[in-house]
Parts: sequence; C-alpha cells; structure tokens
Amino acid sequence: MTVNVGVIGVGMIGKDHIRRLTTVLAGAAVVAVSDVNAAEAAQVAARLSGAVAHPTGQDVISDPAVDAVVVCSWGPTHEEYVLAAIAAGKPVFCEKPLATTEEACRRILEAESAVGRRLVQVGYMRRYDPSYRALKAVVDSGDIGTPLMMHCTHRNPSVPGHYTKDMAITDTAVHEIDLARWIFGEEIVAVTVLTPRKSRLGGELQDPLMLLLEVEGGALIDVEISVNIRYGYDIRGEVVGEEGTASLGESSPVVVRRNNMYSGRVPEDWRERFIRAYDVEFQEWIDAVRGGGRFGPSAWDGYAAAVVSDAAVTSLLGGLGRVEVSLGEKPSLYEISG
Ligand code: NAD
Ligand code: ISE
Repeated sequence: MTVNVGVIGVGMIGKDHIRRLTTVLAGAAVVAVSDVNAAEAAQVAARLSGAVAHPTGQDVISDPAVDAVVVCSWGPTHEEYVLAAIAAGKPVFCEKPLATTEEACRRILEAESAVGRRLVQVGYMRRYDPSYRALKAVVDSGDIGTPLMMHCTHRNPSVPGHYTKDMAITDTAVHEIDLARWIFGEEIVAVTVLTPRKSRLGGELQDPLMLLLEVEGGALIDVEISVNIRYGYDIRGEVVGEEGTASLGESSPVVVRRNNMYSGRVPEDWRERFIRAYDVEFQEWIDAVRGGGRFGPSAWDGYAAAVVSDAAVTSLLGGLGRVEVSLGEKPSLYEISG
C-alpha cells in the first residue's frame, strides 16, 4: 500500500521532506500541499506528479485522497493542524515543536487520548541519527556505568531574521531537551539558563546561551546553544558515566592529512548533518502508518519538551535562575513511548 501524504507548509523543511518522501523513500506519495504562500504551494505541487495545491491546511486534512498528514508550517500553527488531523482520524507527523505552549500540547494529549490510539508523531529526528542511536546503545548497555552527566553543544552558523530570543530555546535547545529525556530515560525536573558574555555576531539575541538540565535521578546535562557561530553546523554530545565516557563520532565523511595539517568537513546546516536521521525517521513513520511498525516520539514527548522549554524561557527572560518543572500525570496511552 502506498501512503498518500498531504504536506502543510512548504518552506525549507517542508520541501526537504517532500524530496525524501518522493525520491528517496519507499511506500509514499505526496498528493496534496498547502502554504499561506499560495504561489509557493502551487509551484511545489506543479513539480510533483499527481499533487494538488489546496488553499488551506484544513483542506489538505479533509481531502479524501490524503491518508496521512505532515505539518511543516511555523510552530504557532501546529496545534490547529494536529487537532484537525486527530479529529479526521488521520496519522499526523508534526515537525517540532508539537505546539508552542503547554496548554496547546495538553489539548492535543486530550484529543488523542479520547481517540484511544496513537496518531501523532513529533519530528525529534535526532532519535533516528546513527550516532545518537549508537551513543544511547552504549549508555543502555551499562558499559560506561551509571550515566552521571552529559555535555551537549548545538551550534548554528546563523539563523533567519525572524528568529527571536526565546527561539534559542523553543526552536533550537528543544532538541537537546528531547534527547536528554530519551538518552537518560527520565523526565527533566529543573532547568537553569545562564547567559555568558554576548557574541557581537548575535545582534539583539542573547547568544550564546548555556542550559543546565536536571533529570529525575540527579544526572546533569549542560547544553551550549550558539546560533551565530559562522564556521558551520556543529553538533556534539558526550555522556560521562561512572566507568567511562561515550561521545558522538565526528560527522565528517572524510579527513584529509596534507602539509602537516588535517581537515574534515563541518556540515552546512541541519539538512546536511541529519540527512540520514530524517530519512530513517520518515521511513519508519511510513511503515507505522502502513501498520508495519510503531510510531516514534509521541505527543507526550512533544508536551514534555514544551513544558521544559516554557520553564527555560521563564528562566531566561525572567532572569529567574533555576526553575522547577512538573509534568503532571502521564495519560495511559503514552506509557509505552516511542
Ligand atoms: P520556513 O519558514 O522555511 O517554512 C515554513 C513554511 O510554513 C513557510 O513557507 C510559511 O509560509 C508556511 N506557513 C506558515 N504558516 C502557515 C500556515 N498557517 N499554514 C500553512 N503554511 C504556513 O521554516 P522551516 O525552517 O521549514 O520550519 C518549519 C517547521 O519545521 C518549524 O516548526 C521548525 O521548528 C521545524 N524545523 C525542524 C527541523 C528539524 O531539525 N527537525 C529543522 C528545521 C525546521
Ligand atoms: C531548526 O528549526 C532546527 O530544528 C534545527 O535542527 C536546529 O539546529 C536549528 O537551531 C533550528 O532553528
């Protein structure tokens, strides 16, 4: 069975996901798209065989030809589309963040719980990256003993003009918030945001930032967020255990030694660094939609990331230091997480 997908939002990542759904992966076709930029949606549809451009995202969801929905519009618009897909009983892959407020995420949890089956997957693609998967496998094997700390680095060469102060957390650090929960298998209970000396390249932004996440069992995760580092897209991670450490390998496919120097490639952006992760993420999602596998990061994971993000934004913008996090009770639908 081919899964007929409708894509809402055909900006940078929407186009990249359409490319992988139509030219890289097996078992899917893109049959409908929409974007508030209608001209862009029409152009994207025209380049696909058999796809239509609809005036609104709601039209994509209600199109009978659409089996499953991919949401790649801006964060504040996600809730509306995810709720509509749940109401239509259609599986929905929502790019991160699931929604931009705790209340919006709660409404999604309630709607999906009322249906009683998983329909929502959130785009936390690092869980599909071969390096992060290998790192987690080492931690889970017990080979480095009990994990005590993790050091994370998340550097972007630059960010678009509409990127605001809070987005360093809600758009960028949210990946480490999700992966800390995933690597340690524990919820985050407190967050502190620290503000080092500002980079002159960051303009109005507070750049860089340092986050300190505390998980239930007492382990600490520090996260450097730099979004104007210029030299490339650089993602690092190291878990420190009682008996050893485990780090992500270098991402350069080749290292050249020449003239007493050695060099490798630093990726241009997230599309290059996580290309394989996105491919695996979407292939597993298509397989789950076809009934041959399980859905990945859930609405609960999206909710937890949003609550921790809210606390981090409070710490940053309110200058409040350490802010405690409480998630409340997990609905039974999410007891087995993706
Ligand atoms: P973008 O600005 O390039 O594209 C967003 C598109 O959505 C634009 O074309 C815009 O016109 C459209 N849009 C906005 N509101 C809409 C609405 N109500 N209905 C339909 N279309 C609408 O942004 P992007 O970089 O592609 O990011 C899109 C989403 O993907 C964001 O939530 C972002 O956080 C996420 N993202 C995830 C990753 C990742 O690594 N997983 C990477 C980049 C972006
Ligand atoms: C972007 O939205 C992403 O999700 C990227 O993975 C992240 O590195 C970047 O900072 C975000 O703006």
